[in-house]
Amino acid sequence: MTAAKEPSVSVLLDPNWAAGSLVEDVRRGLSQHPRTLPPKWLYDNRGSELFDEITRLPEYYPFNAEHAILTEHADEIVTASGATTLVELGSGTSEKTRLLLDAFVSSGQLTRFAPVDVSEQTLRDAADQIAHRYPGLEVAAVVGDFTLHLAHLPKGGRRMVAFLGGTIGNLYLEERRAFLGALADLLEPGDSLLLGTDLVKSADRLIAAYNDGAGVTDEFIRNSLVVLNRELGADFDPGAFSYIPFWDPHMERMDMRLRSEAPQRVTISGADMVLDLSVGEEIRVEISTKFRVSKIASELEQAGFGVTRVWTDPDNEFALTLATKP
Ligand code: SAH
Ligand code: AVI
Repeated sequence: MTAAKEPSVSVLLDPNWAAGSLVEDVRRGLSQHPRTLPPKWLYDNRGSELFDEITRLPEYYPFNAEHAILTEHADEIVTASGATTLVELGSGTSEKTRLLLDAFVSSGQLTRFAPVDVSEQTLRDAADQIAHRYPGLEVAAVVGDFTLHLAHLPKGGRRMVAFLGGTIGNLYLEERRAFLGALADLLEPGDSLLLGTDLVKSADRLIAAYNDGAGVTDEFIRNSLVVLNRELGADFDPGAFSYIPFWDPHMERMDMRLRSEAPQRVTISGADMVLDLSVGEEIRVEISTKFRVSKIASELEQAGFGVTRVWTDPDNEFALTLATKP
């Protein structure tokens, strides 16, 4: 038996990253209307644990739908990609990715796996587990931000970049354009992107997925205020807000907000900000855009990718698109 190699971990986020970049995000986002926070700040250790719990909720169908596609089609995806390196952006626990890794290992073509995430402890734990499960595979984890650090991704060999879970839907249109364009620019001809996207469906099904009966999603979204209190010395009272998830049919996205239940003054000392929130005022913490297959293809093509193949689950809830750099 081959002995497992320890994973390497490169840390691209500087130790003050949270404080520095969070200050800018908070100043910009909380001065807008609606007031907005970028969703990457949801994933401190507690946030990553809560997301993991969300994936096991009966209402949260995207995880199971994408899992079903990978169970059925991982072999075809692996063959179509021809990849020798798998890069995974926003990898979290890489749980579903194991279906791809199993198929890659059976094909004998993969030599390297590079998971990338801002959530350092979750990434380190996942990299350790994967290195032990797949001895012989080089695991090169990167603690980094996929909106900032794409240029530092591992080079060489044929690469497939997996961006699963529908996380691209958490970016605004302009951010998606910038992200997909930057990714297409740095990939080599023949490299590919495997993109997971949640599809437009009935508002009832969507709202249930983001308003679960156990209140886990509420706690996940509310945890953003706990992060601001800890990282920036803010004095948000998370209990003074209610969680408001709604479907925006015009933008075709879920919109997850926290609504102030009383007039309140919040001081964010680390950002030199004082917020006077009136009753009913909302902070948008996350969006989750849902796609139609035609929209995915046009965004990918505009960025410079060619769509190779699209797979959906039997209920047409979720799509996985393999797009190639020509
Ligand atoms: N891919 C997994 C996890 C999705 S949750 C799945 O499909 O289940 C979203 C993940 O993206 C989290 O682990 C979060 O820490 C990470 N993430 C969010 N914004 C990020 C960013 N800007 N750069 C890198 N990782 C990010
Ligand atoms: C990570 N991302 C795709 C999840 C989503 O469905 O938009 C995050 C999430 N937010 C609330 N529930 C899950």
